[in-house]
Parts: sequence; structure tokens; C-alpha cells
Amino acid sequence: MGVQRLDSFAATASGSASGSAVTIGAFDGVHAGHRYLIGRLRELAAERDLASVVVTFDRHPARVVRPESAPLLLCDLDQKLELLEATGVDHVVVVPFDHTRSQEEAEHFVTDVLVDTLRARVVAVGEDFHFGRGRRGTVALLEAMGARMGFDVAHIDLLRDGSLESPVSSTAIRLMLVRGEVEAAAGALGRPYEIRGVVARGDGRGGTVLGYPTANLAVPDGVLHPAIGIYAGWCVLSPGIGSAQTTHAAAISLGVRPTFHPEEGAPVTLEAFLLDLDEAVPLYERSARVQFVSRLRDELRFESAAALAEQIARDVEATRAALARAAR
Ligand code: RBF
Ligand code: MG
Repeated sequence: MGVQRLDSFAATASGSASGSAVTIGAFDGVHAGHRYLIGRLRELAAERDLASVVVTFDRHPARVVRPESAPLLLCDLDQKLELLEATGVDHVVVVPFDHTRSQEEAEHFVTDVLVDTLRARVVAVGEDFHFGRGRRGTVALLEAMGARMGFDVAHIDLLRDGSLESPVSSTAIRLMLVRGEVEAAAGALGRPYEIRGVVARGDGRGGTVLGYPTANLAVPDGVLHPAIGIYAGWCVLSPGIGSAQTTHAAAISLGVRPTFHPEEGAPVTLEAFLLDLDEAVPLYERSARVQFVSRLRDELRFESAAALAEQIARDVEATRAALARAAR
């Protein structure tokens, strides 16, 4: 049960005696479309008394195959595995996607992983599924091999969001985020977009100069952040020593802070001002998750710290209003 690497899955002969129903993908973001596909997989598995298995990779295949144009990700590996496990699938199998794997012929992946290791009886695929070296593995190839090796290929139509012309996809969600459309992204993800990190010491200006102390988080390498700007959202603080997990309304600043850093190329920082935070709550070194609910405004350069502080006071009110609207 749960999440396993391919080699340990093979070693412990997990799964079900009658075999498995499998789907394979990068599953970046584990969005509503992915969860729909996995829901159908679980139904197919239940009908035939098979174990349901989601196969995914420990990094995005594009990172290995075309690093110069690999996308920034919608979640890190830990978060992806957590979200996949939460779908209720019987097994999440993680395939290390190294150079060797990227060079593997599609036919070899089918015999080695699907047939010999997972004992696939059903392989569920979306419309545009490709795999193996040079993306030579197509649905037609899977069907031909399945006929010989004893598995069926189930075609699952991609989920179409009523308000979108195109199916829900990781690529479409990345575009929404790059445009700052965090509400649309939340719709397609089925939850607000979230960045995880550890609260680090900032430059101390938030509390002393502005009267708005912020929790500063580093955006993890390789993970996409929404467009620079000011947002309303939530900040979930992980349990600390002597304190439980808590969720706080947050006015979020994602940007280069031009008021204090007018120079070109200042680093992008993610800061959250936590509304209604008990001052006794220790923040530093706590793991935090910042969730983007709605976009409030562009980041601006102010003439003075006082002018920025006044604007932040308005942002705090706008945050309360936006979160109250989103909760309805
Ligand atoms: N800094 C800016 O230079 N321009 C802004 O428009 C701006 N908006 C912010 C809005 C909120 C809600 C918060 C919490 C911070 C904002 N900041 C902005 C960042 C501010 O400069 C930063 O928190 C302090 O400099 C401490 O690092
Ligand atoms: Mg700070």
C-alpha cells in the first residue's frame, strides 16, 4: 500500500494476485483532470478485482529529455506523492527517471515495468499519451502489445472544464499562474495553488519599518510561482514544538520590493503577512504553505515606507473581503 519506488515494489511483489490496472504520467500538480483519470482507473480496477496503480516519475521527464525547455513545476515530488496517495489509489509507484530510463525503448518499458513488474491487465491512458525514447510509444503500440501480452488499453477522455475550451492540463494551469490568474488555476487544480517552504529570517524591515512583520519563504528551485503581485490567501503553519498546525488569513507579497530595492534584477521574494496571528507564535524555521486565493493588485514602487504601509493596510482589508467572498 502507499507510495513505493519501482524497485521496492518489485522486490516485495506488492499488488494483487489477479494483476493491476495502471496509469502512467508526470502528474504535475495532480489537477482535477488527473484526479478524474485516476477515479476512472479505480472504477476499472474495482470492476475486475485488480489493484489500481499510478506510475509516476521522481522528476519531470522533460528535465532529463529537454532541460533547456523543461517547465517549472506546479508541485515538488513530496507534494505530488501526497496528492496522488490522497486519491485513494492502491499503489503509487515512483520510477526514477534518469538518463537510462529516458533512452529506454517503449517496448522495453512495457515488458519490464507494465507486464513483468506490475502485471498490468488494464492500462488506462488519456488522449495524447506518449512514452519511451523519442516518444515512440503510442496508444497504438500499447494496444498491439496488450493484445499479445494480455492487457487491455482503456481510453479515458480528458476532463473538460465547462468554462474552458481546452481540457484541464498542467500546461494550461502554468499559463494561468504566469498571468496571475490564481482563481482560474484554483478551479482547474481543485484547490488553491500552493508554495511550500520554511520560514526564514527576512531583512527585519516588515515589523520595524512598516508595522507589518512578514513570514519570508524561499520559492523552491524548479517550482513555478504566480505572476509578481499582491495576493490574498492562506498560510498554513506546520506543527511546531508545542504548537499545532494552524491556518491564517494572509496578505501575500510576491515580488522584488521596488520601494526598497529599486535596482534591476533584485531577487523575487515570497512574503506573507499573517492576519490575526498571536505574536507569541514562533515562525522561524517552521514549515509553511502559502496558498493563493485571489490577486489583489500589481506590485508598486512607493515614495515612502509610510505610503507603502498605508497601502498594506488597504491590502489587509481587501484580503479579508476576498477570503470572505471565496468562502461563500
Ligand atoms: N513592497 C513594495 O515595494 N511594493 C509593494 O507594492 C508591496 N506590497 C506589499 C503588500 C503586502 C500585503 C505585503 C505584506 C508586503 C508588500 N511589500 C511591497 C513588501 C515590503 O516591501 C516588504 O514586506 C518589506 O520590505 C519587508 O521585507
Ligand atoms: Mg519578513
